[in-house]
Amino acid sequence: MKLVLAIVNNDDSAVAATALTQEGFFVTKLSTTGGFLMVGNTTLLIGTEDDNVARIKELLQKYCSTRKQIAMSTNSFGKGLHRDGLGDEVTVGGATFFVLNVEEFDKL
Ligand code: 2BA
Repeated sequence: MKLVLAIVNNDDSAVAATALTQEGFFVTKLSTTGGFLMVGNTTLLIGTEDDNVARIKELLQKYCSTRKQIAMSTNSFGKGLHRDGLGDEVTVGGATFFVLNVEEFDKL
């Protein structure tokens, strides 16, 4: 059993979660914030059998697109959120995809 942890753009999260659910996957959506841009993103948690991981990756590749975003020079932890100038353009995934081994899974 695996736990897939996918960090996706907020704008892609609903369509990605819907596609996963329609194929029978169980999905939990967390509201998260990227440490670099300091803007909201979405983390999807998907517990699944090992054989399904490739299909989940395919669906996320299909429904989550890359975007260019401006990284404000003062957007960082400890510096606050003062947007006093344009920074560099960065390419934000798609989806950032982690696969973790699950030691135990149960529904009580
Ligand atoms: P953020 O941390 O807000 O990062 C947004 C984008 O800024 C990243 O896109 C990348 O292009 C750039 N970036 C991030 N950290 C950087 C750094 N230290 N130096 C230069 N550029 C940097 P993605 O790589 O597609 O990441 C999208 C979001 O996925 C991230 O939002 C973060 O929330 C998460 N993420 C990505 N890699 C991660 C990792 N290794 N561990 C935990 N979370 C990660």
